[in-house]
Amino acid sequence: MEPVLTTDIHEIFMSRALELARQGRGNVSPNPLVGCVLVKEGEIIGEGYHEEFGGAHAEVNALRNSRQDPVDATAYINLEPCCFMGKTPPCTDTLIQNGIAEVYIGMLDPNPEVNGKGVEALKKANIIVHVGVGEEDAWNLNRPFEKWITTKIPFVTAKAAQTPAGFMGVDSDHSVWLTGEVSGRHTHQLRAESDAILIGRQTAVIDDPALTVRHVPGENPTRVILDTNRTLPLTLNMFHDRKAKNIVFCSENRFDRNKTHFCDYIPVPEAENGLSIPHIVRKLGEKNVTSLLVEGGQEVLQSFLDADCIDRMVIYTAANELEKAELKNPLIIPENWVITIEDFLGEDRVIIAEKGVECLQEL
Ligand code: AOF
Ligand code: ZN
Repeated sequence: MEPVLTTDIHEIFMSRALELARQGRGNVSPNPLVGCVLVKEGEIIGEGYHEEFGGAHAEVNALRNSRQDPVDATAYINLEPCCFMGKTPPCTDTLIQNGIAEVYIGMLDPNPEVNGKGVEALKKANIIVHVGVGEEDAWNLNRPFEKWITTKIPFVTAKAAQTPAGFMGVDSDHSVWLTGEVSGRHTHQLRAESDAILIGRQTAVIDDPALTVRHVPGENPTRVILDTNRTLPLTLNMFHDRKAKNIVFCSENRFDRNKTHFCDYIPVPEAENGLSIPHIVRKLGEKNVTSLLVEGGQEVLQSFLDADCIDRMVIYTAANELEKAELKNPLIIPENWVITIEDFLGEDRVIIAEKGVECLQEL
């Protein structure tokens, strides 16, 4: 006999809440992605998600969209409801006032203003609360928010494409395209999931890239370029296309902060090999960047590695070797990192690894 697959009904409603949450992508940062489903007698009576930064929270939108009286309903929310007055009133109060009887939560809100206090407030009002349904997915969805809200530093993903022997290209003066279309879409998805995308001066000059999201739906991240001496040609595409904000980091030894019509210059201290990466990530965190994608080139990747400022590596490996390749990919997954994905993308392979994902949270 075939084994019967039973999927927990609570997991199903929570995965719907997560699906709704994702619809806020590109519009809510630095807030988390949150979705909410209201259920009565096994039927969904209302759905909502946090649609834009500063706007109504998921719970409020689900209640507004409810087709039935929400009294005695069960709410499924991927993040613990907030219990403080931010840009919007506490969701715990709203759930209590609307007579919600039971709440399933994906994960506690890592925001120190909430972190368990939302659950307490609900319990105090005699609402039955369950924490940890679909927790792994909930956690993965809001990893950048978790890092940023607790450290004010963005979650950093470093990305590189290499040949089977580990080369990124011939040399640093030429750009070579190694990977195929499927990997290209994968990278664009990474871009769509990032608040900002960062490259070095050399990559900017040689590739003159757009750094926009084109092969998947999504919003364009802020483009960040490292240009110690401010020698980038102003004829670059990204300075004129008006498709996204541009930030250029330069040396504070020579420049004061200033804003031009095509970019915002931010001076930071110099380090041994270029600009100080820890200062750069801190400045980006101050600008509400919760997730940063570092797209290269080799020197920039190396300086992020040296500064221990990478949380996740995404490495694409093409099927074919490159003749006369000399430019080594500096990204090598450290032994104690956790490989979260290993897959084929068309002819290419992708490996994604994260630092310290083993300990999530105490429930
Ligand atoms: C929720 N539901 O949909 C979201 C929550 O300034 P505010 O009022 O928008 O509050 C932002 C904080 O609220 C944010 O840092 C996070 O702790 C929480 N986000 N909470 O109950 C939501 N987006
Ligand atoms: Zn809220």
